[in-house]
Amino acid sequence: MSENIPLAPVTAYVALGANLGDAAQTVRTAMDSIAALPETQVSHRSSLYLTTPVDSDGPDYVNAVIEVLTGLSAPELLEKLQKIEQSAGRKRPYRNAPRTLDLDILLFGSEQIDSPSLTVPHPRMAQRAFVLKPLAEIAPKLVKPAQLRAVRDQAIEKL
Ligand code: A4P
Ligand code: MG
Repeated sequence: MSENIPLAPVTAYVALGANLGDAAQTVRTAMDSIAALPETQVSHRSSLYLTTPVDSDGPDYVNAVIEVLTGLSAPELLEKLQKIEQSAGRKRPYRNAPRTLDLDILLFGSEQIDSPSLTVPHPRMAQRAFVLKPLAEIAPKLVKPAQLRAVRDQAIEKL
């Protein structure tokens, strides 16, 4: 088989979160940076949501989810997302620390990945309104009503 035949793009979902600095602007700029990645286009952008920190501290978060079509592999996409986090000034003083920008891969096609650096589907996505609500906005079939009911006590509002 030729190695030059490109693979069909994969539909993936990326969660964006920020709670330091101008969080809304950082999230919008990150969406544009992801759209500019090679072999990648952003097919849907959720609204931006203001959310109370979950297992974290500091100011309220701005969260959103995007759908991307990408020819990158999941590890390649992760590496590029981490570069975008770094260029937004991301520091990692401790787990769940307030952050200028967090980019997590929620789903990558139907792939199940469990490597030291990457777990997909994201293991905590079903417990979090700040993921499920924006995901349901752009991909309603991926979120069950019972999942939304289970997180209804978590404060979240559209910006
Ligand atoms: N990693 C493994 N799987 C993935 C994946 N699917 N996507 C690894 C992205 N990265 C993945 O992440 C640590 C390591 O996870 C990475 O090096 C990568 O190899 P990190 O971003 O450096 O650290 P973190 O953010 O402290 O951990 P994590 O796991 O991203 O935290 P969570 O569980 O995502 O929680 N509350 C509100 N309201 N809004 C938020 O956005 N975010 C968190 C972070 C907590 N509370 C929040 C929010
Ligand atoms: Mg993260």
